[in-house]
Amino acid sequence: MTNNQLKIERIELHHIQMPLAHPFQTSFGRETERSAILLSVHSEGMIGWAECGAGVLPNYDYETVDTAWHILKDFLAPGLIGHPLAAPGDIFSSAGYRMARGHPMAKAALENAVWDLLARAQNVPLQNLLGGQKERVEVGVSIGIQPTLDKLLERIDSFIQVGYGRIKVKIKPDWDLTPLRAIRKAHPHIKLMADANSAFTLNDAPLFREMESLNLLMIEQPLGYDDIFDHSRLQPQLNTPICLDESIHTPGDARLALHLDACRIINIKVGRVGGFSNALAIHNICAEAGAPVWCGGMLETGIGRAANLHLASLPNFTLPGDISATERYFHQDIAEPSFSLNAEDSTISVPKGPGLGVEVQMDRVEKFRLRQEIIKTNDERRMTNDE
Ligand code: OSB
Ligand code: MG
Repeated sequence: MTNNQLKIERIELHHIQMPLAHPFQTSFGRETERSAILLSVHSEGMIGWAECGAGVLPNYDYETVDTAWHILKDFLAPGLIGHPLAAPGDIFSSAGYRMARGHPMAKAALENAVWDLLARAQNVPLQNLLGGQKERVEVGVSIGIQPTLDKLLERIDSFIQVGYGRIKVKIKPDWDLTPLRAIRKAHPHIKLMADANSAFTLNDAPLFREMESLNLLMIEQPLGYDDIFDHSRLQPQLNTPICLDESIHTPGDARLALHLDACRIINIKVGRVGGFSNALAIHNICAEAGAPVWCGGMLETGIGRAANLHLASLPNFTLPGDISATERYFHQDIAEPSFSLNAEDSTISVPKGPGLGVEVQMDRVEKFRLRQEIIKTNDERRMTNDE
């Protein structure tokens, strides 16, 4: 390294598709596979990795594998080739970032790969660069909508038996109070929460008031995916905290939501908020406001899961994250080592090696890969359009 500055020489995009060990159903759809972009940045023989959160359909937010592929391949990645990087924030002055609006998941993938690269270059775990200190992160499991109530209770039992101390279930209209009451009856003391993924409206306020007696840890994203105002009308009617997921993309969104009492907890997903820099800013805003955060998940492979563990090791991640053991998602993952649950305290250990602390297995990437792109040249003129 010259002057502690790195220049990215090459960026690789890998579109992979991996079968999920169990189908995952939410109020917005059913997934049997995790389709994702894995991204690597290359400099001086070192490699940094990240996973893009976007899936195939624009049903969680507007980004998809194809939109992220386009934004990364045509704008963000070519704009970073040769751009000097001493700290992760230097990425924001590269040509693609200066120009492109929106597309937080595409941006997060490139930024987070740079964080991994810089941590590896300094030979420290990523959590050191992020400011995280915990060695273990408290986790729970997110359970999709099941075909029957019996199946749901069975599945919950199986997770409690292996040591998960927090259960999140997906709800939607007509799959709401009945399953929650049944779970609470079977498990009077388990940490239990519900995630609606935007499936209700403010007219359903009486339904959420009925949930008050169930002692839920929180209700996640009950109303519109882009709403803050209606949530600010719902939260004051409830003692149960509302947690916002889909509605929060920026530090400004977090400030607004807390200011309006639209939520009392925020789920931080590093992709949804555009990368580690924004995730840290939102973490700090919430800490100052006295609002806890936790780390959400997008059924990530081992690359994204490792990133989530490093992030969740920061101090204001005081609630259990949606970061479960590898076997809950995949029969075979693409990075080693895989993650297992510490059953005695429902935690997962933060990897200790340099950077993300996991090694990507290229033979498995190739096995699951649908397409690949290699970017080596800077295309700044096209992006600034000022010939
Ligand atoms: O809303 O938290 C969500 C998965 C895909 C899209 C949205 C969500 C989820 C999850 C899964 O709940 C959490 C996990 O990765 O275990
Ligand atoms: Mg959610």
